[in-house]
Amino acid sequence: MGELYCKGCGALIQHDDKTLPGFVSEKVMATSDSKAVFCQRCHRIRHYSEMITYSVTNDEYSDIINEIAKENALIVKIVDIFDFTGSFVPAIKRLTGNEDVILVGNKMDLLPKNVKPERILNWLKTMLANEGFTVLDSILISAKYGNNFDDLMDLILKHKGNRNVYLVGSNNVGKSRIINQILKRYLGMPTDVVTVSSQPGTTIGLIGFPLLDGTMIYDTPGVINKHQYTYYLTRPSYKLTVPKKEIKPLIFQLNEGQTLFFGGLARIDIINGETGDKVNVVTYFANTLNIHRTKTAKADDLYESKLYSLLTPPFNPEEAVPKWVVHDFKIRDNLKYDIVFSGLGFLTIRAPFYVKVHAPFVVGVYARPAII
Ligand SMILES: Nc1nc2c(ncn2[C@@H]2O[C@H](COP(=O)(O)OP(=O)(O)OP(=O)(O)O)[C@@H](O)[C@H]2O)c(=O)[nH]1
Ligand SMILES: [Mg+2]
Repeated sequence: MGELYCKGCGALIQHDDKTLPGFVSEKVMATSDSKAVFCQRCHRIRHYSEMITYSVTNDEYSDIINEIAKENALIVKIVDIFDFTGSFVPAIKRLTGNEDVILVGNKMDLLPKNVKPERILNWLKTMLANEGFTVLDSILISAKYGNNFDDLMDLILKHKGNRNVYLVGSNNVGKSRIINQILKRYLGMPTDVVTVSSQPGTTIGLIGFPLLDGTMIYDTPGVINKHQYTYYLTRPSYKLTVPKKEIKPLIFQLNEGQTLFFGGLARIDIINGETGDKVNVVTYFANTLNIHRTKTAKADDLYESKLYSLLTPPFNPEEAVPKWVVHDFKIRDNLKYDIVFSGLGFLTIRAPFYVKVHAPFVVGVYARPAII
């Protein structure tokens, strides 16, 4: 009998170490269908939301990428539309060489309905092009609700020829939830097969399923990405920061010399605005995240004295959110822009403006043409 892999996470099945992925006791093994066995770690993540303590290492991840790179495969690159920087893993570039990718922006359900999909796709394509990718086709989907899956499958079938298909991307972008939707919608699986969890590092190995033409579609592990500032937060903080449902925008009328704090995770200072006095700022952040307004002149002192109490999350110094850096945005036309805090949210403001953004150095901060 060949080696067996867990259907939920792709780990090699083993009977020796309970603390590692792939563990199945000899007794359970004897009474299970060996082709559909789930390991103890998957069982616990699925039924008891157990904390993930073991994920693929960078080296293991590189090995998997190198294996895929040997094949002429269709690469479907998944990004979390809320977290472009956190979604970008340089190693994935090795996969494509000069080949092209299908770009899938997942979690569109988190954005308000009046978002213009083509604007967000254009932005994502530009960002990927800057990283050296050529995007064949692109689409926004929601793996949570199944939006646009028929179009996604059409794109995959249009480009795959007789190649295998790999869903790749950073931790937590939703690769496993996407493959579950594909399995249920197009391959007749009655339930979610692959293990999904809100914690990064769930999938351990390649998990392949045959498509109708006999080629394979694979879920792949992500790799822990230190550009996800959520990497530094504990679970309670993480839950308040990462949006779970559609974001409701908030409108702030700010004056020059005012500052907004996003918990204790980032801040924006209005240096000057459109008309020189009032500036309308619309914020799109998890509605559980506390936004606090203050005078810029008092902002440093407030941060010193009220981080972990008024300005939360983080809730304590153990949540070692990396050092802040300052980004200046001075835009002089009169169009609307989004200032994006990757993984946290964004805010919309009409130019001309001059603002300073303070955010941990791992958080990508960008200005893009407004998507709403
Ligand atoms: N709101 C929303 N959440 C999603 C969507 N897709 C995935 N998620 C959530 O994102 C988290 C990560 O999903 P997974 O499918 O486990 O992500 P992954 O890319 O397989 O992650 P790893 O296996 O750790 O690399 C889970 O909490 C999912 O429920 C989506 O379309 N919308
Ligand atoms: Mg996964």
